[in-house]
Amino acid sequence: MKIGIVCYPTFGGSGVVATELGMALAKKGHEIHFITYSQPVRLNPLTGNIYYHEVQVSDYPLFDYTPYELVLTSKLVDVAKYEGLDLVHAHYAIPHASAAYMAKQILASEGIHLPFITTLHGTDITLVGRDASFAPVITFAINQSDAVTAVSEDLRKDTLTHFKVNREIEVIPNFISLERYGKSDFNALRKIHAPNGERILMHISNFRPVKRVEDVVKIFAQVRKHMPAKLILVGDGPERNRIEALCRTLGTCHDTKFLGKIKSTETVLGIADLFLLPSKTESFGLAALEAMTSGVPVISTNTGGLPEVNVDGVTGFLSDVGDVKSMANNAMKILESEETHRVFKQNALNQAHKFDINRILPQYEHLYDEVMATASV
Ligand code: GMT
Repeated sequence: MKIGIVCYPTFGGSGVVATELGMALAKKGHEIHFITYSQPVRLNPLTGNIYYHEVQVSDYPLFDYTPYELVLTSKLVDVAKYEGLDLVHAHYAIPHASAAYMAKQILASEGIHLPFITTLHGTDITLVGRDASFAPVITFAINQSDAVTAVSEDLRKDTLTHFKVNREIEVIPNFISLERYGKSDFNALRKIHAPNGERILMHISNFRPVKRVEDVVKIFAQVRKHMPAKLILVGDGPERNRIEALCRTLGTCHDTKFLGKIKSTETVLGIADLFLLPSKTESFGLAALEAMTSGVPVISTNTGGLPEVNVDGVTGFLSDVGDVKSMANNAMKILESEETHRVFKQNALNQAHKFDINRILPQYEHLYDEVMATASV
């Protein structure tokens, strides 16, 4: 099949999922065309069957705001026509689903049928999408998609609650390529970051307010009062300065390291003893799944789709948003005994296997087949 993938090419989970999906499909023999404004961070362009089409946005002096959606639409039409795409898979509704809809209409006027699938990832529904300035377009694009998927049951329900959706939404959870994990020996790296055998707590995110990174720092400050520990923060974003200031106030700077953005998180997760994800909302929590795949238990909130990934009392613990005390206590419960830590680590790994890409990929392929079959009727 020839599939066009539209996604955000950045470090965000939706772009990562879209890229990993495209690369796995390419490996299975599908021809995959990424249509984005820059090379997706996780994309290996040398992979066979992978093509990259850059959406070039020019700045006209007339425009205060460059109409990216129109440029993307034109690019989609161009790629669909000249590469002979069978379908488009739009990851993240805004503005990808509506651009795909418009491209579909333009192509239809030329007698070409291009179905499109929309995958909802979270903030397109839970935060941005609900804004009155986007909601009518999102609702329309969802209803006009040839198929719609959500990355968790919670996101599916949330979408149906907040938008007037008159169609089915299928849940296809996010996934993990297990083959990328368990390849390195992390002992040397661990020694660098925790030279005296300290426990390592880790957080990975884009440091947006929704991630509540300040709670990560507060949890760590509590844990460190009870045991020698280090905090490693991976990623970067708007909250970074505030977080550094909080570390200074709490006196935890000497035991905290900011690593910045890292392309392949499996290269660092292996040194962690515990992963912290105290988000305000999280439709799935791909970072938590990546941690679990490295055998790292997760302390998270119980919001959104997180309970579908992190099993309370088994792979880690879940607490209410903002309940720093509970999250710190739960962290200590896991870390205080070697035996308890070992059991949680093993459980986390076992749970991660349920999201093996080899189990999830066929669900997408099946959906593509269904959409194509309906399209050709
Ligand atoms: O979490 C973010 O800030 C990035 C965002 C995105 O759109 O890339 O992540 C969303 O999609 C991920 C992949 O499906 C999910 O794992 C994240 O939970 C979801 N983020 C939120 O719901 C806040």
